[in-house]
Amino acid sequence: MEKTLIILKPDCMEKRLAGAVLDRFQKAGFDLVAAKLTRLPPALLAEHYAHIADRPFFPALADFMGSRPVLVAVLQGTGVIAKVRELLGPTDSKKAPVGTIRGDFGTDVSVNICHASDSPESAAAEIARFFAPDEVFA
Ligand code: IDP
Ligand code: MG
Repeated sequence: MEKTLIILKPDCMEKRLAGAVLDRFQKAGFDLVAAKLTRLPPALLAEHYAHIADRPFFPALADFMGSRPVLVAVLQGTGVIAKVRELLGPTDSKKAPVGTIRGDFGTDVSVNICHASDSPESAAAEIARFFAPDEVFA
């Protein structure tokens, strides 16, 4: 069964929207199979965001992502990787349509409520980055 990794970002936690965002994923038919509240250290953020580590906005993004505890979770279900990305909407919350999670709750291109894996390869790497095998109740 397909799995994906999500991170409810600091803005989501600060706005007390964790329940509302998880509700959208669960109502779409996906199961929560792992979850933890954790504050992401700089080294882990550098690894997680290695694909954008050389971009000028990276230091501000790393500060934001490490600014308070976040909820890291694994969702499971048929087609979950693509469907969760669709439910999130595009990266830039200002361009995200009403009805998407980022469109309804996000602020801008950086402060955008939730991370989700973008491919089977990144999902596998990201789940292994944040969870031990016995923490995932697949
Ligand atoms: P994604 O989260 O939609 O997959 P990525 O391109 O993987 O988007 O970027 C990871 C995160 O980096 C975004 O969710 C956002 O928080 C931040 N980010 C991406 N592009 C920009 C930008 O142009 N300015 C500021 N922050 C950005
Ligand atoms: Mg991404």
